[in-house]
Amino acid sequence: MPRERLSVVVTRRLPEAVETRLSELFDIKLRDDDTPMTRAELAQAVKSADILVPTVTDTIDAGLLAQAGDKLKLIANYGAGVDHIDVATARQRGVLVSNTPGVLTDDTADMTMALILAVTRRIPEGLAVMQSGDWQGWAPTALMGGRVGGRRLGILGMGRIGQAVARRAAAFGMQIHYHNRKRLRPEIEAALEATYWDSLDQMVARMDVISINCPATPSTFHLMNARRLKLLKPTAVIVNTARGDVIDENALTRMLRVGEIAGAGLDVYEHGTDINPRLRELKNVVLLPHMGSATLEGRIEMGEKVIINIKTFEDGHRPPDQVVPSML
Ligand code: 8YV
Repeated sequence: MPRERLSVVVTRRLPEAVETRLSELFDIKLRDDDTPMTRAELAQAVKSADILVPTVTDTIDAGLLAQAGDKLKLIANYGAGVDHIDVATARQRGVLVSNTPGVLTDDTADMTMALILAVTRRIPEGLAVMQSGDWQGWAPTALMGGRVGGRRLGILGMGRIGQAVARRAAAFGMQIHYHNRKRLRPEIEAALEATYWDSLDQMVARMDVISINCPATPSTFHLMNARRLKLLKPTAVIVNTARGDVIDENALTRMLRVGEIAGAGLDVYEHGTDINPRLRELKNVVLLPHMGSATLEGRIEMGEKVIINIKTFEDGHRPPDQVVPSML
């Protein structure tokens, strides 16, 4: 006898191929609108579903989990970062959490390089000149940027994405440095020709470019606070494709405005869409709308990971990408 299908609620529109496959496999509720669910809609979802498939735009905190019914068994997050989910409370309530690591590594690392290049080579300023229709032709001193080759890149967070950034940046001729809560194994460190800094302060003070690639956890909150930002060289550039709250956004904005930091490339913000308005006014800042992993291929592979996690759970096994509090 065919078994009853698991009921799955997906909180956002996903690529059509992913939604269609989910519909073939599960009793699925898809969204018509591509807006985040309201708190009431999320509460209804956790009450009624066996499986919730949220994204970074859904806050799954203890208050919401308290409203979950007995049915809810798995939160199969569509995304790698799980800082919007209270993983410890979910675990206490017997709800598993999984994510989609690995499939967005290269895309996010590519976007990190794009931001480094965009800021150091002043690409948005060049685009603005062309779009204004005002270009007077080539001039020897126009829009001079800085050469990335030979610069020192300090990577904060040397997990999958940090390492992918290191490989790309090395190919551009950058010197690779990193700080991580755990030092890499010697053979990996040697392959990346990376220099490890136990002291983040010491690393920050010596770098030309800083790239944030660590997850958001209580211990990485404002890791780049005002005091540490002040250690940066005034010629330094900072790039963030990880999570906004690793940097004190107001302190960064103040320092960019007065030229204490040369530039920034940001894909993520401390308070989501509520961005410090002054950041938008700055020429030395490139802002992107959290699109680091936004490739069609990546989004489909994220969906495939979600499906594998749910199917494996349905078959009575641990989802391969289960997240447990001790990993965070
Ligand atoms: C995703 C991300 O687009 O996976 C992550 O952690 O930050 C993004 O690149 C988003 O989280 C999808 O939920």
